[in-house]
Amino acid sequence: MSSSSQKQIQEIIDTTQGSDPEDRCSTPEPEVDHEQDGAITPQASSSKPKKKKKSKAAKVLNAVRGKNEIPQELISHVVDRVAAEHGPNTPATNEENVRQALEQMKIMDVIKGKSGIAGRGKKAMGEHKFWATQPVPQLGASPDADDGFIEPNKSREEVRQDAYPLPKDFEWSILDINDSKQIKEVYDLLSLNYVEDDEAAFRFQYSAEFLEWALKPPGYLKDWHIGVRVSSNKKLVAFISGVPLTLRVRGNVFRACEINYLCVHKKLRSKRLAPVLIKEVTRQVNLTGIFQAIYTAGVVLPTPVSTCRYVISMYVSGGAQESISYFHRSLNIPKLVDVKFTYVPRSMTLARMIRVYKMVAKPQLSGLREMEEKDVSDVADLFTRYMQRFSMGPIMTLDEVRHQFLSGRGRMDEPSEHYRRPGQVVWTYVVEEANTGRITDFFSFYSLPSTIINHPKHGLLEAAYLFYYASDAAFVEGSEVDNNLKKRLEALVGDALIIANQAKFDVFNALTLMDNCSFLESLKFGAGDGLLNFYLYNWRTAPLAGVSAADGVAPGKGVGVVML
Ligand code: MYA
Repeated sequence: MSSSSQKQIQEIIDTTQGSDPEDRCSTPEPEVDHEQDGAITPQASSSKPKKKKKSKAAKVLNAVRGKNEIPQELISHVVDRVAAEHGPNTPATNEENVRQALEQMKIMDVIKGKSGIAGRGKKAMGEHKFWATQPVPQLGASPDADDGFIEPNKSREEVRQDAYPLPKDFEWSILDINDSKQIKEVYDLLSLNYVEDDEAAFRFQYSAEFLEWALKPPGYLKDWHIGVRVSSNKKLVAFISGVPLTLRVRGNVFRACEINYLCVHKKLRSKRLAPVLIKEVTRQVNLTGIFQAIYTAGVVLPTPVSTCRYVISMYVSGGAQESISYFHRSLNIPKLVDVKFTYVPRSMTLARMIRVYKMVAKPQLSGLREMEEKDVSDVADLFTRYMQRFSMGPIMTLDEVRHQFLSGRGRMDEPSEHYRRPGQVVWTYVVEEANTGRITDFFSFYSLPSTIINHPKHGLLEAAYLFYYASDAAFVEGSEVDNNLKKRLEALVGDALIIANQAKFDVFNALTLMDNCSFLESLKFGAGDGLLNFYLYNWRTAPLAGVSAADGVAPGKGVGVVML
């Protein structure tokens, strides 16, 4: 390891607090590449610091942060791009049309980078040195008609038995998530180094309770919670995790692994540590006889399984994206405006905006109550039937349903107020039919706050995220044609918004998956610029419907997996 790398390690050793963007190491370092055979070899160092290249649009957007008008430069940029892609005579090449469209689509929300909490698809679809070696569909390859694995399973003996080598001065560490000290270490690493928006204004802050809930579903394996420590002081500097699930992709059902929380300390970025972590978790998962995985990322890698095109993001990020998009429903307007998560449009005042987004105090559906232990089997049954609507979805046992929807409801023995218990990470409500006691519907959402980086007044953005839901309205013939399902979902998610508002969330987020497209607009969700790509490892299938329809499947309905 070079002396400058050692210096960086030393800096990490000495780092007692945050690693904010200014803190980021920009010194070019020898890259550590992870070769096919697992050896790590130093590469020639690049002469330029590895800075993210800002798109033209991003520069424009940066320049206008803090202003409320749609800038002329942005309008011209959109007009130029539309003209280049669709010819000069389309309506969107008229500047006034563009201005109006941008206003209507609340593009100012988008351009302020407030929603890019999932990260943006920044990386150009160029060479992927690591991903080119992996059993994933390669970019540009024509989709195979038949679903199936890309590489056949291996016997346990055929799987590499030893951990992949790490650069000198680092060591592997299996994290024990039952140990509160070790969860705290993961929490500390993620809360300072995990996903940020492009403007470095917001960063996910998964709570320790959340991580415990997310990393310990039934049948979880300790060996899939993998950390990297600095050998000398044992500081945790990188992490990746897997949890098991049963996944259905179209007609195939298989055991798989859900990969999440891949994180490398900011000061160790761009040294090819991520591929080593991915290979090590793959090895651990393979050792248990599992060879498929699902994961999501803001970046575009080979190759998203969802093929969604999102027009607003396309204009702003300067390229077509294949992804699922984030939508946001504002709850606490004054705070969201204050932290520049949203803005007051020119045609409105703050007071009027508060009125527009105002919510009633109590949920409206009769028979709505919090889910209890006695509901587990009814909820599981409803969930299983409802999830058949989507091309891809998890299959849950009763234990998994209990874990996902009940176990994260916080400390029951402590007093709670405003629909929120201490330590609560997931909220699940059912609708019970008055006469029969039948569970006809349920919905759930989870809490995932973000740190507001460098704000003088507010430190935390309290965000709720729509999780799973189901309604038996879906099983009534004609319910889609006569809009009954849509209305029922509006009522259900409408109540979720009311509860989230009472529970003091600032914003409620949802993705364009499942049946969400049918109610996002009527419930006053606005489009964000956070893009999320869904990926399958070692599984080939034709593209799944995301924002746009695919293969005759309506928008959203290709994807029925909500990743935490
Ligand atoms: S998504 C959340 C990812 N985390 C963050 O965004 C947190 C902030 N960022 C970081 O901590 C680092 O930037 C990370 C990359 C760790 C992301 N997924 O080490 P490098 C490829 C997959 O020099 P760094 C989540 O948790 C990149 O294209 N690959 O880069 C799901 C390049 O490869 P190639 C990614 O910036 C994770 C190589 O890594 C990602 O220092 C699913 C560069 O490595 C990404 N998000 O570190 C993981 N970002 O040259 C896959 C970059 O080929 C699981 N890269 O382009 C696969 C299934 C495994 C199990 C299989 C079982 C059967």
